[in-house]
Amino acid sequence: MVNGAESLVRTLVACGVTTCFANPGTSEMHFVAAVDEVEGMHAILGLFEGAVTGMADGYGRMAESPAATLLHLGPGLANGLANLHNARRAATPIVNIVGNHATYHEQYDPPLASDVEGFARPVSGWIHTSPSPLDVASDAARAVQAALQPPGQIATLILPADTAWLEAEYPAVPLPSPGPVPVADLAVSEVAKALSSGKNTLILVRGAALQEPGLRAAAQVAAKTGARVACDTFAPRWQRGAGRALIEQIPYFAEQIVDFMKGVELLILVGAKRPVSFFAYPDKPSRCTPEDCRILHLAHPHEDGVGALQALADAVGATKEGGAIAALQVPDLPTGKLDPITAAQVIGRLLPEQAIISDESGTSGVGLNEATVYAAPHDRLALAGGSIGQGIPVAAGAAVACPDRKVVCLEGDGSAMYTLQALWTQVRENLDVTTVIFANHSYAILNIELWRVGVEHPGPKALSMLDLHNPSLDWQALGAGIGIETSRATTIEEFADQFGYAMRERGPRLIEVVL
Ligand SMILES: Cc1ncc(C[n+]2csc(CCOP(=O)(O)OP(=O)(O)O)c2C)c(N)n1
Repeated sequence: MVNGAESLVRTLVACGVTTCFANPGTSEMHFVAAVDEVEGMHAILGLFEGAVTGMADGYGRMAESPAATLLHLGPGLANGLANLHNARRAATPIVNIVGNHATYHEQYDPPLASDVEGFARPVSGWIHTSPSPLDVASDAARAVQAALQPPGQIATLILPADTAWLEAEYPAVPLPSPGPVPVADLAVSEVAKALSSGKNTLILVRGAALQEPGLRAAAQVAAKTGARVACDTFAPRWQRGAGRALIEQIPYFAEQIVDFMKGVELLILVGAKRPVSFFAYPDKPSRCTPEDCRILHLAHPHEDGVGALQALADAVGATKEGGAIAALQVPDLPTGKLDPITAAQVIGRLLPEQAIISDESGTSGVGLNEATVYAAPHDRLALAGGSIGQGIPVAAGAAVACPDRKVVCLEGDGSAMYTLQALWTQVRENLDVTTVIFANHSYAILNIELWRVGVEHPGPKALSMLDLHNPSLDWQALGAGIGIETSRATTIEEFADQFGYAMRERGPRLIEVVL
């Protein structure tokens, strides 16, 4: 006979969920113990729940199948919410397991009692609390199926402690996993017809179609019809570099998006939504498409965008060889001062094939697009939900999902301070991640935003809230404290040496770029 905890872990492994990012407490002790009783579950400790949920996001984006989390009651879940928010925006599949008080204990209102479902609701596509150990296995199988619901979502399974320790039944068998739905023929023919009108057209792509096959089909359509192709500012996963179709990216600020969209008469959405400004600003628009722009969905996010683009390519009579594809051409080694532009050129030059970039570089990412567009083929993972503190854990999770690929994490120093606990996990698991910290000692983007929202003469107190001096962050000491190999680059040559070394060797490293 197994207990509920074992029936959970056996079921997860049977369903292909073999990685669990965890930060447990007393109510999860039986689940912790079960990991040794069952073959096949890789349990990975994160020292803060924001790191745990971010790692599950990075894993899911790259593996395209869910990891599990293990979180400690409502407060543990609440600590992990910001990165679950990012994961929800990225449509990442995650089986989010939250322990709770034993069913009979909650009534006494102990200190950790809280509204766990209430915390979980805004980020979860599916929530369930197992009422008894006999349900845990079948609930776990349902949670995996729910997480895989296209395009991917967070399935939160709340497990009262006694459902773990009481006797359970056998593990559940995996449920069929729902694939993306093919789009209707009519959607393809309507879009093909609209394209034939010769209108100024933009095809906006998101989701699985931002990988090579979808991008290639989009590029073929573009070559045949003259349409432009673009992705969002913060695409959850975007395959770029040599051999990949060249597409545009929607810029960040509202007025830039308006410019970008100027003259567009037909907007075709493939797994994407209509572009909006990230924030509202006085006297600037929220929606950034021209008033009279016609909008057509080729594929909704849960539909098969790749198949739809391939069908569209056929429907418009595109040739298989058509489309603008990037040819390998790495930047020259720059000269002059080490700054965000030259640092990006070094990265573009030395990036190995099939690297994964976790990008949370903020304003320091300004040169990244240009420096990597013809670099070695790579995947870029961006801040899908705008909630900073994603980059380091997402990099760690991606490295767990893809142990044979180099992961490069590009971090603003402000963003890095949110979830730097994930560096510790990188060391413990010996993950192949190189983290580059852009140490500008500032919330630089917020200095720009302060001016943009119309504050013309900010006072010293306001400016001090956006400044990271006093005290200055000492990345060498922080890295040493965490046990990660750390170096500091003040010149282009130093950065090229350190980054080049990190690209050739395996294992976790931190490089501080002094700006
Ligand atoms: C969870 C969360 N808290 C606060 C913010 C507001 N915010 C946006 S950018 C930013 C500072 C980023 O600083 P850094 O990573 O150093 O990049 P820089 O702006 O200097 O390029 C802050 C605090 C946010 N986006 N998400």
